Amino acid sequence: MNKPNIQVLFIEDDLIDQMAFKRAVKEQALPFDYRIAGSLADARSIINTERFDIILCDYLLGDGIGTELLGRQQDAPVILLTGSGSEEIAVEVMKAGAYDYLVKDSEGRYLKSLSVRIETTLMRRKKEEALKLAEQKLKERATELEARNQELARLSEELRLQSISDPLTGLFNRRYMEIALDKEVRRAARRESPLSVAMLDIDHFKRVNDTFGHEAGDFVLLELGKHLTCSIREEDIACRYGGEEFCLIMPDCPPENAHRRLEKIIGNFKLHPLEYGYISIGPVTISAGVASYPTHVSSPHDLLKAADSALYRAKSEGRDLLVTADAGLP
Ligand code: GH3
Ligand code: MG
Ligand code: MG
Ligand code: MG
Repeated sequence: MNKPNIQVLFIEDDLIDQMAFKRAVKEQALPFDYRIAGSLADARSIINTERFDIILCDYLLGDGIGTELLGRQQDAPVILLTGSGSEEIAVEVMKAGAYDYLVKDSEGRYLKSLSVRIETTLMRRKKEEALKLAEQKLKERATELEARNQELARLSEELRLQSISDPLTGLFNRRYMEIALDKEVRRAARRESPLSVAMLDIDHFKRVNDTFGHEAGDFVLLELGKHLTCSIREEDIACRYGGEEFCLIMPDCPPENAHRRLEKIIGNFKLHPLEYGYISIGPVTISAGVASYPTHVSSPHDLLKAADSALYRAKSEGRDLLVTADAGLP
């Protein structure tokens, strides 16, 4: 397939230079389709309606100078034709954004290099466009990657939260509780600050399930979860230990405070109207055991065991009861 002709706009106010250009195209059989404009105004109106591969523009024209055309209206590369010997102008036009310049001479020798200069300019333009396209694609890819990274970060945070929380109540799960308790225990030992732990267990929960159904049971667990979340301080950690058992970790909390707070939590839940749709579940009681470091255990590692033993006693002593651990008894 033949290469299409190069579309050239030649802007020149000098009729002799125009003739010389036409002659050069003919004699050198240059593969040009050209248009000639005699002024900048002419050139502008032609550019508005026609597309060119390249513009050759005289520097000094009747209605202005060639550099006025640069960077505006058109996006074809421009080669400026300067008067002979005016190297300063050549520098100026290159700085202004011309792709190249040709110094005119009265014998028209500059026209001999026209073909090669145009080829070079078009090649450079092609490379620049390819580079621009590659940069654009790179930018798009970077934006895409950024979006994907954000989505990954969101998913990974979602997964992290899922892995440490109980799906029914939204409280922390036992896995997280073990890690958190270990951390709090170390902190309490290091700072010699009091740390209290409470184990809570719903009384006769099996009856709730048996009487009202498993879904009503789930509802009670959910309500207790909400109740615990609302009742604790910011630094406390509420977890669903498993089934109908819950655990509270209370840093910087001495036994008197822990006891008072648990009493309130359990007492308020008993008063909580548990209405599941049309079903009135009625009061649900909780038994709890609470233990504090350093009052009840010499090592904070024994806290959970001590709270669990206290809970066991609360159960065996009739339920709906809060029992504080005995000093020295795990
Ligand atoms: P106690 O006063 O001695 O604690 O008696 P209880 O009935 O509460 O204790 P038990 O250990 O006999 O029964 C616990 C029940 O909790 C049995 C089990 O089906 C129920 N349960 C455990 N997990 C869930 C749950 O996620 N949803 C529901 N609805 N029930 C659960
Ligand atoms: Mg001129
Ligand atoms: Mg239980
Ligand atoms: Mg129970």
